[in-house]
Amino acid sequence: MNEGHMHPISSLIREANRIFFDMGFAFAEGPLLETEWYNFDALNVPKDHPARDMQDTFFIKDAAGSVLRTHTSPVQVRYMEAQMKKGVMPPYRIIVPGRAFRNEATDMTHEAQFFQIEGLAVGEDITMAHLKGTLARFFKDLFKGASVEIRFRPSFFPFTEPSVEVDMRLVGDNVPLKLRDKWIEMMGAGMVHPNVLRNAGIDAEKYRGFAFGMGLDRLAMLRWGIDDVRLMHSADLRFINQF
Ligand code: 2U9
Repeated sequence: MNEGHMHPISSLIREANRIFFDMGFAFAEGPLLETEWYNFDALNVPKDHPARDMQDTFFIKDAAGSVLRTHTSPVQVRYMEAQMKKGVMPPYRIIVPGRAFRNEATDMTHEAQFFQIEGLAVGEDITMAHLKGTLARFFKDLFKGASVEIRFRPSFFPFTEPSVEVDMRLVGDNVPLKLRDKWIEMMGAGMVHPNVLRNAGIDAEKYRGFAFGMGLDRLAMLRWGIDDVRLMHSADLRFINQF
C-alpha cells in the first residue's frame, strides 16, 4: 500500500500550532488576495516603499486594485478589527501560518511563493521581555534535545518599533554539525508600531503589542538539510515521499 507523506512545511505548521496553542495563542487565517490597504497602508508601509515596487508585489488587474499578499501580516490587522467590531478588547494573542508571494526571479534560495508564520500579542502591559520569552520557549520546544539560546539585534520594519532580528544558537551533542554552536538568523520581530494599532481601531495609548514573522521554507531547509527551495513547491512526490 502507498502511504501518504507529510510535506515538511505542513509538519512545521502543525508543530508550531501545537507549541503556540500551549502558550495560549489562537489560530487565525485570511485571504491570499488582499487590498493594498491591509497589505501595506494599515501596516505603516509608506506609499513609496520599495517593497511595493513591481518587482516585489504581484499586482492584480481587477477593479479593487488587489495584490497577492506579500506577508501574512494583513491577517493580524483584520483580526484586531474583527475583535473590535465584536466588542472584544485585548488581551489576545494569535499565530498566523500561511502562504505569501513575492514577484522575484527564482533560484535555489528564492521562490515567488513561500510560507510564513507570524504572531501577534496585544495587551495593556506587553513588553519585549514577553516577546523574548515566547520565542525562547518556541525554539526550545521546536528543537527538543538541544539547548537553545536566542539573541536580539536591532533592525527596522515599518510595522514595528523598536524592531529586531532574532538569532538562534543550538548547543548539544545531538545537534547536526552544520547547525551546532552557530548563530542563525531565524526571524524578525518587534513591538507593534502605534500607527498599526490605530489603523486597526485600537487605542494605542492604552494597548501595546509584540509581533514576529518567520519564513518557514528556510526553516524547513535548515531542519531537514534541503538545499533547493524550489523543491518545496514542486509537488514532486520523489521529494515529498522522503518525509
Ligand atoms: C501586525 C503588526 C506587526 C510582523 C513581523 C517581521 C518582523 C519579519 C520576515 C521574516 C522572514 C518576513 O518571511 S520573511 O521574509 N518578517 O521580519 N514580521 S515583525 O509584524 C507585524 C505583523 C502584523 C499587525
